[in-house]
Amino acid sequence: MFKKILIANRGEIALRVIRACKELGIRTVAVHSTADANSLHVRFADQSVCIGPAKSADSYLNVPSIISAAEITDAEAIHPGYGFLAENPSFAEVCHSAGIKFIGPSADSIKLMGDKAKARETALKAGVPVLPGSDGVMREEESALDIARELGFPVIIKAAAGGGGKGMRVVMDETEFANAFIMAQSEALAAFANADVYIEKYITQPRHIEIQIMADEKGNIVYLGERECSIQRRHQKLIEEAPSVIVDASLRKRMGEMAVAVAKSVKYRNAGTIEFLMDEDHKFYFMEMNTRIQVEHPVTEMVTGIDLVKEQIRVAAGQTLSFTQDDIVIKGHSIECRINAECPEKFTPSPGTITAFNPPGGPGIRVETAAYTQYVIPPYYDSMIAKLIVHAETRADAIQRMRRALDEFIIEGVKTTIPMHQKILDDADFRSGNISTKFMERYYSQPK
Ligand code: MV4
Repeated sequence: MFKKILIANRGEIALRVIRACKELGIRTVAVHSTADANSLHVRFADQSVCIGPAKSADSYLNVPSIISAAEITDAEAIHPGYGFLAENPSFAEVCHSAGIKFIGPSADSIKLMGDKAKARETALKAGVPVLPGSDGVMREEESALDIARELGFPVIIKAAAGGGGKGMRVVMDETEFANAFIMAQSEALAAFANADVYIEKYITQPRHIEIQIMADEKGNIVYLGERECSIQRRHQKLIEEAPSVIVDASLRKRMGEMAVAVAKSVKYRNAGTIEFLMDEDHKFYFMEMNTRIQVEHPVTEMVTGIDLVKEQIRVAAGQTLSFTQDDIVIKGHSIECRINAECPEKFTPSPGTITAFNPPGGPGIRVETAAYTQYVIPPYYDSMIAKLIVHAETRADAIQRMRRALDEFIIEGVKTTIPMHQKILDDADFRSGNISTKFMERYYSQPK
C-alpha cells in the first residue's frame, strides 16, 4: 500500500480523498493555490504545498508545479479527484513517467474515452447499444445530410472532442441542417481545437442514467448499479439518486453487464462511469464514459455500503477488488442535492463570506463540504459549496428526509440553491419519478 498520496484537487473532493487516506493509514499531501491557503483540505492534510496563484490554469492545472510538489514530499501516488486534471491523458502520462502512480485509469483509456466518436465505436464493437448514427466523424456536409436523412429527423450533431454538452446542435429538420453542421464544426474547432463532429438520432426526452463500475489491475470488473441524473440544468447536474425508479433488477443487470463489457474491451482499470440515455420505452443507449470518480459517487456508496474512494486507492496499489459482483446488493434509496452558492432563480454565482454555516444531521444524513462559518468562497472556482446526501429505506422516505435536512441547513451570507431544491422536492412529477433531462426546462417555464 502507498505510504503517502498527494491530492491534486481542492474543496469537498480533496477532503473526501484525505478522509479515505486517513482510514487506510496513508499520509496525505494537499496542494493549494494562494486563494485556498485557509482551506480545510490544507488543514486536514499532513503536509501542504502552495502550487501557484488563484487562477486554476496557474495552480490546480499547473502540471510541473504539482509533479514537483509530489517529488519534494515523496508522495508515491496522486489522486486527481474530479475536474481539473482528472481526465487529462497527458497528466496521467507525466505522472507515469515521473514514477508516480496516477490513481485512475491509463492515459490511453482517458484519451480513448475523451474522443466521443471513438468511445461510441468502442461501445458498438463491444456489443453495447448505441444510438443510430454516423460511422465515425463526418467531414462533408453533403454526405452528412445523407446520413441525417437516413436516420430521420430530429438528429443531433456532436463534437468528437466534446462531452458535457459543449459543441452540440439539435437539428429538427432538413432545412436547418447545412447551417447547423457548419456551426457545429466551427464551434468544435473554437472550443476544442478539433472540428470533428458526428451525428446521432436525437432522443427528445431522455433520461440520463449512468452505471458505476470499478476495476482492479488484474482484469476483475464489477458494476455497482445505476444513478439517475436527469435533474440537471445546462449540463450541470442538480440532483442525483440511486436507484432509478425505472430500473428494476433485470434492467440493472443488463445495463451493468453492458457497462462492464465496454470497460473490459479497453482493459479499463479503477473507477469509471458509463452514461446511458434512456428513451420513453426504457431502451438504453451508450452515451459517454467518464474516466474519473464523479461528484455524485456518494449515492452509490450509500446504497451499496462500498467506499469507492478507498477502493480506488486499493486497486491503484495493485490489490484485488475487495468484493465480487455477487457481494453487491442495492439497499434502500439515496438522493444527493448539490448546493451551489448561486442565486436560486437566475443561477448567477454568489461568492463571498459565509457568515453562518450549520449543516443538518441525524439519521441517514451525509454532508460533503469544505465550507465553514467565516469561510470565504473564492470567485475563481466552481460554485458548489456542499453536497447533501440522504439515505433511507424507500424513495418516499428519502424525499421526506431530504426535505427535513434542507430545512435544517443554515447557510447565511451568500445566496444558495437550497430554495430551488425545496421546490423540486415538492414537485408532483419529481415525487412520482416522472422525470427526464427536460425537467428543469418545463419546471422553470411554469408560473410560480
Ligand atoms: C443526446 C441527447 C439526445 N439524443 N444524444 C448532452 C450531453 C452530452 N453528453 C450528450 N447529451 C445529449 N445527447 C442523443 N442522441 C440529449 C443530450 C442531452 C442531455 C443528456 C443527458 C443529460 C442532460 C442532457 C441535456 C440536454 C441534452
